[in-house]
Amino acid sequence: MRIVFIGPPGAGKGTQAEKIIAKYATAHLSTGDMLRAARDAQTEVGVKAEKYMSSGQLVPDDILIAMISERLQQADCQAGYLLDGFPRTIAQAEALDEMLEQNNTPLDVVLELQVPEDELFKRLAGRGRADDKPEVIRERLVAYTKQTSPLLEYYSGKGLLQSVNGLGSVEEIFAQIETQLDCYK
Ligand code: B4P
Repeated sequence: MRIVFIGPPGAGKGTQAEKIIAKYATAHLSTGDMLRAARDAQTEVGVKAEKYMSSGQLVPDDILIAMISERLQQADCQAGYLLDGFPRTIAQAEALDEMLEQNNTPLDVVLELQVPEDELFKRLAGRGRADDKPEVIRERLVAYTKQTSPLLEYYSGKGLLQSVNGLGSVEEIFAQIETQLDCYK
């Protein structure tokens, strides 16, 4: 299965992604995790990405597109994957479409996790990561609304979008995700 996972910062994508990969045995491609690993290792990409991440902005498209293009060619992605946090802009989505068309490997489904803003603030404040300060959270939500939410219409137009209510217990939310994903097995 080839899945894209979309949701605002703190919606619980990382939390649900762990459960999805455990049940559906698919590769987990989290661009947030990849960028944090690059930042911690102080690679050229990591150093560049850090200044965007720490201020709540999206890292430039060319960096992310190159990172995912390379990752998708690895052996563990051949049987399917969960793209967690990518694409986050229309330019990234179009680049992904091109990569997938070239290999004749279309997406099966785009899952959206829906959570209201006041709940996102509560969750992120509780997590306490370096980019979870209130002023940075606000920036990340603005970036989501402006740059990422247009993807919902983009994928809905392609008949790929399935939305899941991200409020409730982790298990309740995962049960809804299973209902959706079991249709594509
Ligand atoms: P990400 O790592 O993708 O981070 P996220 O959206 O903040 O987190 P997520 O939705 O996974 O939430 P989580 O499960 O942790 O991105 C970080 C940064 O990287 C971006 O801001 C950007 O700068 C950069 N970046 C990444 N991809 C990019 C791209 N494609 N293009 C450009 N830039 C990119 O959950 C959050 C909290 O909620 C946790 O504390 C969790 O315990 C809690 N929680 C989860 N489920 C819950 C539930 N059901 N009830 C209550 N709490 C819950």
